[in-house]
Order: sequence, then C-alpha cells, then structure tokens
Amino acid sequence: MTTARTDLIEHFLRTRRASLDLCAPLQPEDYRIQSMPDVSPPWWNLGHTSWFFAKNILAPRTGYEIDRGLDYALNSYYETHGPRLARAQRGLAPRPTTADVLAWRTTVDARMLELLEGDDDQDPTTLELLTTTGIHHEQQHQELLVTEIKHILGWNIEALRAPYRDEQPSVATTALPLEWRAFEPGLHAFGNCEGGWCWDNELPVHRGYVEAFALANRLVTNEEYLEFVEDGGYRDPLLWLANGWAAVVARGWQAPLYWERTASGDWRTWTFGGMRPLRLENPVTHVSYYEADAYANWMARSRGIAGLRLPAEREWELAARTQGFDHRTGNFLDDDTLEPRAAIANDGPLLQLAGDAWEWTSNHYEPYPGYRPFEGTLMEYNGKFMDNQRVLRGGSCATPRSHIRCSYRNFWPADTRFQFTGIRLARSL
Ligand code: AVJ
Ligand code: FE
Repeated sequence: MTTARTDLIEHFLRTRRASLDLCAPLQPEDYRIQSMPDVSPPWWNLGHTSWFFAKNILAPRTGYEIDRGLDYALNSYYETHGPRLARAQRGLAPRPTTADVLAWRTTVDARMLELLEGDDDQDPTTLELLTTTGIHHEQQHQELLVTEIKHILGWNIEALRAPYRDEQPSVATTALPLEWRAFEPGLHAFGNCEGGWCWDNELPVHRGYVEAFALANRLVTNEEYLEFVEDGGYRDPLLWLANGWAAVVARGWQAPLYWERTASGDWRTWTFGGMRPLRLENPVTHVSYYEADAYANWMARSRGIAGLRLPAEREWELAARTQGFDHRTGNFLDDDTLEPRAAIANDGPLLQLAGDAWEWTSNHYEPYPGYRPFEGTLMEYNGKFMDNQRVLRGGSCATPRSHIRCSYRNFWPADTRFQFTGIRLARSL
C-alpha cells in the first residue's frame, strides 16, 4: 500500500471515531431530539455520514445494497437518490433505532476498510478522491453535531437543561484593543490558490480587484456587543435590513441566541458547561447575519466612522492569505474549548481568522466565474444552495482543524444563529 493510502485510511478511521466521541456524553433520549427544524437528531448525523460512504462509494463500486429504510431516512437532500424522510421530520421517526444506526456504522466502516485495503478497485484515484470527500463531509457533520447538541441540551427552561460536560476552568483576561489593519487597493487571485483537495465552490481560481479597505485585528467581543444591546440596538429599525427587522419583531430577538438577562440585570449564557455569566472578553457568537450587519451599522453611527461595515468575501480572503491565517494555532474542535476564546496573544497583525467563530461576510453565496459543480451525483452537494444565503469564513471552535483552508466558503441563511458565528468589522478607506 502507498503511504498516501495508509494516511487516508488513518484519517478515515480517526474521523469516524471522532463523530462517536462527540456523542459519548449523551443520554439515549438526546440522540432522538430535533429541537427545531434546522437541528437534526444526533442519530441522524451518525447515520447520514455512513450513508454518504455507502451511497457514493460502496454501492456503485462493490454492489453493496443499502437497507431500504436506512436509505430513505438517511438521504439528506439528493433528488438523484429519490424520495426521502423530510428534513423537518427527522425527529419524528422511531426507526432506525440508535442501535441500528450504530451497528450500521460498524458495517460501513468494515466494508470501507476492505475496499481501501484491497487493490482490486478499478480506479484508485477516484476511490481516494471520494473517500476524502466523505471524510470532509463527515467533518462538516461533526460541526453540525456539536452545534445541534448545544441546542438540543439547551433550548428548554433552565430547570430542564442538561450540561454536556463539567464547566472548564478559565482565567479572566482582557481582550487586546481593537485596531485597524489597512490594505492597499489591488488585483489578486482568489479561490483555492494553495491547491490540494477542496470543495467545488472554492474553484476556479480567478482574479478580482479590491479597493482600499481595513479590517479589525480581532473579532467583536461580548463586551462590545453588549453596548449595542444596552443602547437599544434591537429596538431601532433604522439599523436593520428589512428582513432582519422582521426577524427581530417576529421572533422577539433582544440579544444573541443563548443570552439571558437575570432579574438583577446581569447577562448569562448557555454553554457546554451549563449556564454561566457572560465572559465579556470572549468574542460574541450565535449572532445572525442580520445582527452582525446591524451591529456594524450601529458602530458606524455611534463612532462616526463612515464606511464601517462587514468585510466582503474577497477582503477577508486577501487578508487571510497574506496576513495571518494560521490553521495550526487557531482555536478549533481539536482544542476542545467548545467556545470562541478571547484574543490575548499579540502574535500577528490579524487574530482569530482561523477558528473561534465563523465570520459573516457581506457576500451572498454565489458561484465564482467559471464554476463547475462536482461530477455525477455529487453535483447536488453545493451548487444548488447558491441562493439566498451569505458566505462565512475562517472556521469555528466546532470545526475540525484538518477541515479548513483560507479559501473555504461556509454558507448559511442570514437568520441563522445556532452555529458559532461571529463578527469582524471592516471599513472602506
Ligand atoms: C455548508 C454547513 C451549510 O449543513 O448543509 C453537510 C454542510 N453539506 N452535508 C449543511 C453539508 C452536506 C452544509 N453547510
Ligand atoms: Fe450531509
């Protein structure tokens, strides 16, 4: 076997194990809960990630037959693969049981290992490419598992919430002062310039001109965002996009998801270690695009800085590529903090680009010029979602370290709050 193949097998096994490890603290009931339509029950994530390998690799290459119930329940959104359990009804299905899904994971792993360790595949290059895609797909679902588990355990009244683990010790610190880093106007290449495996939506590499701009050296903190909350930011329609204001009114938003004000006026927040006082120095998270945008508008007004706004996708990528995207030191899922951490180390011009919280950009999620979806059934993976969503960059404390790159494009609808989403400010110069 080539070392590329043994490395791939090792990465496959490590990734499959990590999904199970994330679920280890759960009670049997927790695996079945769909706390809102966007949140899939954990059993479903564990099953669907196995289905992805079975459907895209085992079935076409080895003739493996997938049980009809599993096939129906675990197809997420692929029209090519026929009718399926509706997304919003994943919490309503009594079968497959969690035990069925766990047993099936073992079967799929064994079949995958047989295939990867054997040398009878007709097209090893495609096998390796598809396996890598399946690993990255599973990593996306690990991030979903983490953020969904947080919601499943925390959506109810406090007396019915269940912490995921013990509170982790932490020392109070002060975040570095916010500073602006300026960039010259210029023509640059964007997309996966670094090469290597990537999603179809990061290609092709193309050039784009960027006007002069500046980026904040770090993410917006809870303390800074709290000033916006207390200044009546959620009561001033002039700060909000029309759809954002409609969401504020219809859903009664008064602060980020998971924030709660006590009778004495102190803010507390739901974490994996339970409810605790807001740590002011940490980056604000669980904000929608609408909240990020309203915050930038409020900052522009209250500080009198014309042109203060959220970064464009290209601005973020240019800064990351040239000034400090270090995915070896970022705060990722591997670090097990399960929360964005304060910017304290002054070890580069731009901090927190990698990990901590996904950064909302002002761009709608659109294809790059010359975009071509993946071939075959995977053409449904990304392209068909390029509609009514915004792009986020950089990864979060729930993203596996080996999953991210500076060209990586995440995307969510503008009202999404249950992901670890945060705010980096930008301004036109
Ligand atoms: C890129 C996170 C929006 O959750 O639908 C998982 C990731 N794609 N399986 C999603 C994904 C296919 C995707 N996001
Ligand atoms: Fe998926």
